[in-house]
Amino acid sequence: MSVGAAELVDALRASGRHRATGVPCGHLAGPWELYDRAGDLVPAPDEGAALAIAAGWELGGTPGVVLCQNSGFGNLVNPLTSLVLACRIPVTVLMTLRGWPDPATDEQQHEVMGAATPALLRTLGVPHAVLAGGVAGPGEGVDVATLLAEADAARADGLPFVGLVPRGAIGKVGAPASLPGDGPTRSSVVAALMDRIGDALLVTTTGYLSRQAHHERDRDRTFYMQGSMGHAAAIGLGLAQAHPDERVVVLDGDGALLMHLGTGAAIGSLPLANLVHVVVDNGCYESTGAQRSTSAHLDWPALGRGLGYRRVHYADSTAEVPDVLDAAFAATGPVLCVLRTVPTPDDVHPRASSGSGLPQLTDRFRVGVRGVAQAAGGVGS
Ligand SMILES: Cc1ncc(C[n+]2csc(CCOP(=O)(O)OP(=O)(O)O)c2C)c(N)n1
Repeated sequence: MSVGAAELVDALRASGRHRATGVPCGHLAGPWELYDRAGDLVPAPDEGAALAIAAGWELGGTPGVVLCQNSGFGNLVNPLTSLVLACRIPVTVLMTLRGWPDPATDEQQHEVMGAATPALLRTLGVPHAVLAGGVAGPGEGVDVATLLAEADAARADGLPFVGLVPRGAIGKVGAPASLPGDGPTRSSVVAALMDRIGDALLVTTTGYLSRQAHHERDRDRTFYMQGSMGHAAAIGLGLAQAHPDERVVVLDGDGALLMHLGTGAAIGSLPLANLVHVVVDNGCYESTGAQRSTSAHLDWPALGRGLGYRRVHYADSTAEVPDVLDAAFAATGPVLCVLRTVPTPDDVHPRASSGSGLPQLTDRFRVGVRGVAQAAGGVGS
């Protein structure tokens, strides 16, 4: 039996946890939405920042809860060990379990972390419990009251607590209200990008953008980065250095870019003439349920210039997209090209890996990279 999102949030509030922060996961969409509707949610750029925000609340005497997915566990290990455990700041985390209990029933990128999550928590000495319901299976896990009692017991000892949330353990609420309706869409801007891609090397970010690029045109010179959220631009940086004579394009999301924004400063510090960094800013984390990101107030041209990109191109209307992409492809990089779109969360396509293993897709990309380098007489073997 799953717990209702409202019942869970009521219990969290009754235990004094009146604020939430984190990075969204579709399996936590209900409580995320309810805290946000009440004005009590801070979308964090990454899970480590979320833990630190909650540590700040805790230090200020107003505890909250971190909502996240175990794919972000790695992001929060540093502040978990060197801040929260070291200083004994008892932060509460609700972390969804992707790739668990049977990795074969989830996406390939979750396999390693799915099996490792409970073991890592044990190794770190972090009290944790699995919430009953969903794929935990009958008789597995504890109910919300027990979970929060364990969290409070950990708090009394100055320890953090992680409630592990299996798929389906928490009920959903309605989708975020009033998605804007007019303007460029993911499908229209990715189609326009793929029309211009030629034989460039392309790295696509986690989530729906990778799926869309695969749907528009599957190619062996596209690296579909399905996990590793926020690192597409870093892979692009590396590829652009490895192949300075080839154009390298990164297709990024606003949430992913903001997760590791510092990579933009690294790109801006380098003479990467061949790098075009395209960001599709839909104002939300569309792939996990279109929860708002924090991009709405950003001045992208100023941000791009400030990071050091040689050129910044920006479009927020359908009419501008072709010219802006043409200009980005004609310029000497590193170029930042931001396309503001309206969310279309119902337009979903299969993952690149739906018919193939991630290692096989990666090998295919390696061969694709070598192919053009060899034809041009470059280093290919
Ligand atoms: C470290 C980490 N945290 C959370 C997730 C879950 N997740 C997968 S896709 C996604 C949203 C990505 O948002 P954005 O980059 O804006 O692209 P969009 O989904 O809007 O196309 C999230 C939060 C993840 N895969 N990895």
